[in-house]
Amino acid sequence: MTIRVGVIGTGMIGADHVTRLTTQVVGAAVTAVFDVATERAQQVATTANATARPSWEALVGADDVDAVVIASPGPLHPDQAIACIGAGKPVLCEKPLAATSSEALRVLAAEVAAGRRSVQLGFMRRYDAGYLDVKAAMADGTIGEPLLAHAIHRNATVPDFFRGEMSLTDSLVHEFDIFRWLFDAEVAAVTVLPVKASPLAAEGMRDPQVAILQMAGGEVVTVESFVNCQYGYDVRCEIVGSLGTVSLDNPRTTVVIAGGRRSENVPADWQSRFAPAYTRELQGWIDGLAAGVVGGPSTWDGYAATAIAEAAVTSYAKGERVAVRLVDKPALYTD
Ligand code: NAD
Ligand code: ISE
Repeated sequence: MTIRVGVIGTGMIGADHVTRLTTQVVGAAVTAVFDVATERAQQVATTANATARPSWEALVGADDVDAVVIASPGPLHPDQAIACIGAGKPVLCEKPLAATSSEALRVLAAEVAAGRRSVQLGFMRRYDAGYLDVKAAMADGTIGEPLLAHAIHRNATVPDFFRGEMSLTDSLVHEFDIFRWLFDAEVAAVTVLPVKASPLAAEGMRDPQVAILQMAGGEVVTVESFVNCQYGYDVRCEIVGSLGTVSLDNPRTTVVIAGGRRSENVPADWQSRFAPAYTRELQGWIDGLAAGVVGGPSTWDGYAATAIAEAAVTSYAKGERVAVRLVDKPALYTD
């Protein structure tokens, strides 16, 4: 059985998803793409033997599209995801689910009204071998009772349009999701601390930043965001438990020892660091669809992460601790 996929948005990650679905994922074929940048859409369509469609609405409604990947800019995700739910088509929606929690709730309401899960969020870290090992060590008692965590999330550089708030809504949203998942708990409050700005930060941009998450169970997570660190892409964390710690490092690469130095490459970007996780995420999604199941990070997870990002943006603006308030969790997401 081949799942026929339509991809909305053929920018950086949309084009990567098309390539993976076409060349690596078993049981999928990309039949349709749409992007407002029509030339790029056409180029990407050609590589996959697919066709570019005149609008995302036409793609969602097409008879030769069984499932949809949404890889357009975040604010467009709610309308596009709701259209997929309405058409009865499963969707892998890139993060963030929405730009605001109220927009995220629109998707949640549509899915709950439909009575079944259609949406999987693109929180691919949950498919990364390193994070899976960390979760296992937290669950099996190896480090005792997990108490706190320290995380860093550094990008070498970001595009000019990237503003301070986007460090929270676009980058740290992954951290918000992964620590909810690792601790199996919601975030109760967030505080964003001002840090001395890097001289290389864009004008008016507060970079780096530190966010402190207080989990509902009392655990505390400190997260550094540094989107102009210059030297590479660096995502690490350490969980501290009552008996020991577990750390996620960059994947090991070849070590060179020469001239009195020992050196190792740092990943250049998220594309290379998380390549295997993206493939596992897509293969898991397609395998689930072939079995009639939508699993993985849910609309609830997308909503919760967006609500934390929203609280973080408020904390960033006001310089104070902000509580994260969520609506009651619908039964659809309680398993
Ligand atoms: P991008 O700017 O490279 O691509 C976005 C594409 O969407 C562009 O080609 C743009 O022309 C297109 N677009 C704009 N309006 C559109 C519309 N109305 N309908 C369809 N397409 C439209 O950005 P990107 O880095 O590929 O990010 C896309 C999404 O994926 C964002 O939500 C981003 O946060 C997310 N993302 C996730 C990861 C991850 O690790 N999971 C990594 C990168 C990006
Ligand atoms: C990017 O959009 C991603 O989603 C990456 O996974 C993340 O690490 C990076 O910081 C974002 O800008």
